[in-house]
Amino acid sequence: MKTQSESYLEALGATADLSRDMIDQLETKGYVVIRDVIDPDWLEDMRAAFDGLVKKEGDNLAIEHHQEETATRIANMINKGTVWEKVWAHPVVLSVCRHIFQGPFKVSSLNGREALHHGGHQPLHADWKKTRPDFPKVHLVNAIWAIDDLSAANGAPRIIPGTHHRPELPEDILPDPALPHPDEAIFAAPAGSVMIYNAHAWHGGTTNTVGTRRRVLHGLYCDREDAQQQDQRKWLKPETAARLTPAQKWLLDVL
Ligand SMILES: O=C(O)CCC(=O)C(=O)O
Repeated sequence: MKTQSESYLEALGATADLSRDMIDQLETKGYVVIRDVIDPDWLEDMRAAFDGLVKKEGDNLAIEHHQEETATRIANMINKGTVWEKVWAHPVVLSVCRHIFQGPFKVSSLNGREALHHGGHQPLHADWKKTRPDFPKVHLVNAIWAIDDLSAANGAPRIIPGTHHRPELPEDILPDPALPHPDEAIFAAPAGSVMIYNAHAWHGGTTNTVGTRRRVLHGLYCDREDAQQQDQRKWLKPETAARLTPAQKWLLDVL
């Protein structure tokens, strides 16, 4: 007998079998990079929608969550356009989430971020800030969507492979989490790629030294028992609710 979660995930198409190689990478490194998830037309739509929101929201950008001095952020994208629906409910991303969580999960938030010229550097951090008495249970998975080509020069995210296996937070271990780390891997990839990672792994944005466009989306998922980064019930607009399927509502936990 299928569980309710299994039925909804099936309705969302989250049924892709992961290759042996992907499973190995998720286990050893804590992340996978998948290329060509976004086709050129969809990329253009996303770029236009991203820039449209930046223009429209101005100083109010990301007030629902948090602002960052040297990076543009957009929050609550679930309620800011239909073009994002294929992002947070993407079958391949959900299939990878299903593998990493090994249990029921939901959308936590969908945000946008662009490191500005000479800005965007972040200390290494894990997205789950609390202690982990239940280690190695996974509380968070993140998917970073490259809307532009990402490179070490324009501030691509860095991640330290294997740190999802560490119960400690980087700030408790490293003398200075803002410094380069000898093991860091850069998510340098063409626009249209997605990096999906166990968000207990240590990671962070880097500096956009060249000033080329570097828009990304962060699709965050959490264990179904945990609080969402953005309370989707609180922020859900009637027009968003009106177009969602029951399975999408379940994924947002707004049923
Ligand atoms: O956009 C990036 O480079 C990663 C940002 C990140 O890890 C964060 O904002 O928590």
